[in-house]
Amino acid sequence: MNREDLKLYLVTDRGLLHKSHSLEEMVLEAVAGGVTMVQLREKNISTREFVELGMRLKSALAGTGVPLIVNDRVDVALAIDADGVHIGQSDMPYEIARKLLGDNKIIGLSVESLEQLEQANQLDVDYVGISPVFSTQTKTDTAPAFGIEGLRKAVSLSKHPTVAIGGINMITAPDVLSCGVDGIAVVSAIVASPEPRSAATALKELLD
Ligand code: TZP
Ligand code: MG
Repeated sequence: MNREDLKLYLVTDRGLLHKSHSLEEMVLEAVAGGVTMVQLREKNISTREFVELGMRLKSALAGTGVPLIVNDRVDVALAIDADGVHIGQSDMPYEIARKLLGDNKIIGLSVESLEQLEQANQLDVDYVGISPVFSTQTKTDTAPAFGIEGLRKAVSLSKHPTVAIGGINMITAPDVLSCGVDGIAVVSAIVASPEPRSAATALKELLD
């Protein structure tokens, strides 16, 4: 993984999709607009459906050069030969995920406090997701938000590439970027947009 792959990181949520798009259409539009990495995030789906959806998304992304990451589920990432997995603090322990996936897959880890960030410094993760920067309607069962100054501190302490997530949109992104993150991860700012391509383009312009 290149650090640049983290720049504009799209995390999916089918529940927020605008009615005019399927998941694959939304993702491809967002990639056309400049998304650099995609995470398939599903919370209420059978394993069978997760694998089938993952395979469809992987085919859709083939040839784009944009990595596909699976949220939470190492088994699904292996089943579809995804580019990697994103795990949280209560998912598969990092060391076991690494053994199962091998050295060539991307593993991202969410950190929800400075203490967890320092623990992540001891692991060989490919990136950390600093979560959440702001409280957000998209995920309400989060730890307390870092806020901009908390994010700045976390970025300065991290030995790994960093992605910020939670409440990031065209209004909040400039402050987030001023903290020196490698990338921003967004759900609603792109997924819920009637025009995911232009939503991605606008965020990409801020990043560049
Ligand atoms: N993890 C922490 S906050 C969040 C996730 C998946 C949701 C972010 O959604 P949005 O719509 O970009 O605020
Ligand atoms: Mg998780």
